[in-house]
Formats: sequence, C-alpha cells, structure tokens
Amino acid sequence: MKKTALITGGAGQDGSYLASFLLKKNYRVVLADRRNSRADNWRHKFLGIENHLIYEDFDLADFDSIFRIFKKFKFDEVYNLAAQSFVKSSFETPISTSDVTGLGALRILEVIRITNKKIKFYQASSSEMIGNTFSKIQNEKAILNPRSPYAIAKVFAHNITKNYRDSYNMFACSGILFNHESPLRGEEFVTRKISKGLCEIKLNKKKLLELGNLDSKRDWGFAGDYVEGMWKMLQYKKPDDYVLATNKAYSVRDFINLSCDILKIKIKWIGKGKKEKAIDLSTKKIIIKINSKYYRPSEVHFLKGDYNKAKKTLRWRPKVLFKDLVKMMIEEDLKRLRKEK
Ligand code: NAP
Ligand code: F7E
Repeated sequence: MKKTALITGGAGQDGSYLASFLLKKNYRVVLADRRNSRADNWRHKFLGIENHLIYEDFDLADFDSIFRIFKKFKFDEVYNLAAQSFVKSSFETPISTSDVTGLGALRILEVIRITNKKIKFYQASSSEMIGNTFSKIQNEKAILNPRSPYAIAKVFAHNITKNYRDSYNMFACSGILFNHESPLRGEEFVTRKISKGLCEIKLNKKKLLELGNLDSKRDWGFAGDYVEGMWKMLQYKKPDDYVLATNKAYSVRDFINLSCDILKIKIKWIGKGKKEKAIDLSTKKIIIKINSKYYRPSEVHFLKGDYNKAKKTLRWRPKVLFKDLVKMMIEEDLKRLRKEK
C-alpha cells in the first residue's frame, strides 16, 4: 500500500525537496499551501515534480482549512513546514508570525489528536530557538535563548509538539535544523542574496550588493540532505527530537569570500563595522557595502550544531558541505542569469 504524506508549506525550499524525496520513495504526496505561494511554482518545475503532486489550498492560520484537508485524505505522515520563516520580517510582523509559525503547529496537532492519533507528525523546529549561547557547539539539550519573534514562535511550536507526544502518546517529532540552503532558497536569505547578487555583478547586471552584519556565523548545510533526516525521524521506532547540522560554522564574510573565489572576482576589504566595503580589484569599484537596514534589532551571532544523536540513532549525516554548497548555488545562479539574456 502506498503511504500518503501531507507537507504544509510545500511550495517552499524544504517542502519542494521533501516532496521530491517522498515521490522517489513511492509516497502519494499532498501539498498544502496558500494559493499565491505557488503562483509560478518555480521550485517544483526546477525539480520536475509539478505533475506528480496533489495540491490543496490552505492557510496555517485557518483551522477549518486544515480540518478540511484531513477529512479529504487519510494521512500516514504529516510534515509541518509552513511558517513565516524569515527572521527579519518577524520583527515587523510579530503577531502574525506568532500566529502562523507558533500556533499553526498546534492547530495541526489538535486536528491529528481529534481525527487520528496514529498519524506521524514532524515539526520544523529551528536552531534560531537556541539563539545566543556561550557554548561552542549546540545539541538537543542546548538552553533556549531565542532572539526574535520568529524564534519565540518556534519555541512554542517545539514545546507543544513535545507536550502532545508526552500527553497523548502521539508520534510527534521535532527536527532542530540549523541553516540549510540550496539553489531553491528564497532570495531574501543571505546565502542566496549573495550568490545571486555576485553572479549579477559578474555578468554586469548589477553594480552593488548591500548587506547587513557580516560577522554573524552560521552552520550552513544543504536542504536536500536535511529532508532525508526529516523522513528518517518519522521512520524510527520511537518519536524524539534531533539536531540536523554540519558541525561547522562560517561567517557571512566567509560566504562572500568563497563566492568571489569561485567567480574569480578579486576583492579587497576596507573599513570597519558599518563602514566596511569590498572593492573589486580589477575595476577599483565598490561592489559590496553595508546598509544598516539589513541589521536586526537583536542578532544571533554564532550557531554550530552537534548532530551526533541523529548520526548514531538515525544514521543520518550531511553529505554536501560548505564549499560544495556555495559552488552549487553559484553555478545554478549563473546558469539561470545567462538564460535570462
Ligand atoms: P520557506 O521556503 O519560507 O517555506 C515556508 C513556506 O510556508 C512558504 O511556502 C510560505 O509561503 C509558507 N507559508 C507562510 N505562511 C503560511 C501560512 N499562513 N499558511 C500556509 N503556508 C504559509 O522555508 P524553508 O526554508 O523551506 O523552511 C521550511 C520550514 O523549516 C519552515 O517552517 C522554517 O521556519 C523551518 N526552518 C528552516 C530552516 C532553514 O535553514 N531553511 C532551518 C530551520 C527551520 P510564502 O513564501 O508565500 O510566504
Ligand atoms: O540570515 C545576516 C543576518 O536571513 C543569516 C531561516 O531559514 O535559518 C534562517 O534564519 C545571517 C543573520 O537566515 C544580511 O543578520 C547579513 O545573522 O539568511 P538569514 P537566519 O536568520 O539565520 C534559521 C535556522 C531559520 O530557522 C530561519 O527560518 O546573515 N545577514 N546581511 C543578512 N541576512 C539577510 N537575510 N540579508 C542580509 O542582507
């Protein structure tokens, strides 16, 4: 019998990779999104999966729309990936972010509890929940010190998922995922902003890239690897929470330097703090500068994840590491921009 999976937020980066992964495992895959989120469906087209999925309209803020989908299908597994996922925006829209990213998970858990407690549930938790920390590496036991409305909403969703597991014996897991990127990453996130922006500069389609805090460090993995980890959590004999990460941290500046190396753009950094700039040595022009509007009211400075539990229990490990990830993103952005000509 084919298993049926529901992915909320299936139009996003992770939802697209997960849908592709589950189709290969012979699942029937239902994607639930707001209609506008898949207006051009570019990610599904990129992966060649758009004709193999069942699309349903819904909104994670709307309980009835969730209930309707659960009445229509009999799910084996549910992956809750929908969220207002951009940390910077959460400072501008704290209430709707809390409603969708926090309470949204509870709405789904309630529908599962009421309709069929056998459904396995995955919650997309985040390293942002850990926030600022003094520890050099963070695992599932890290103290949570969230620094944004987004992260605080994710803490609620994380804790309520555990509470439903403990209270109602439900198979509910959270993946505490550190940053993961890909050519399918939204352009507002820093890695894609850099890869696309520098490719545009290389191809003379743009003159200047403006960024915020270059010193923050993240543990960046590849989204395609992480969706396999999500699935593995739901296949294990008992539900639990797991960190998925690469155990390496790099700064935003490191990401830029490597991207420039790959693109063969020779740069020199001058100035400090908000006055810092990168000059293209071949043209002597400034190609990167700081714009304070990209700073956050409160920042998470350093994240590096210890994925030992997932490695030992689920036999999961990241396959694509930093260098190859940056290369993959640059190559794909170059290809797309050249096609646009
Ligand atoms: P993403 O590309 O932003 O995907 C999230 C999807 O949720 C988007 O398609 C978004 O649509 C949709 N959405 C937003 N509000 C919604 C609502 N009210 N109802 C229904 N759908 C809604 O994010 P991602 O990178 O794939 O991440 C997937 C999940 O993992 C998210 O929950 C994110 O918070 C979490 N996470 C991501 C990372 C990471 O590094 N990528 C790390 C840890 C956790 P619109 O684009 O139209 O708003
Ligand atoms: O920022 C700095 C920024 O927006 C990374 C989401 O998927 O991962 C993501 O959240 C860092 C921050 O991702 C710019 O200040 C500098 O320190 O790419 P980001 P994020 O905030 O880490 C976590 C795990 C999630 O759960 C989230 O859903 O880069 N930065 N200059 C900048 N960031 C952006 N976006 N734009 C800049 O110009």
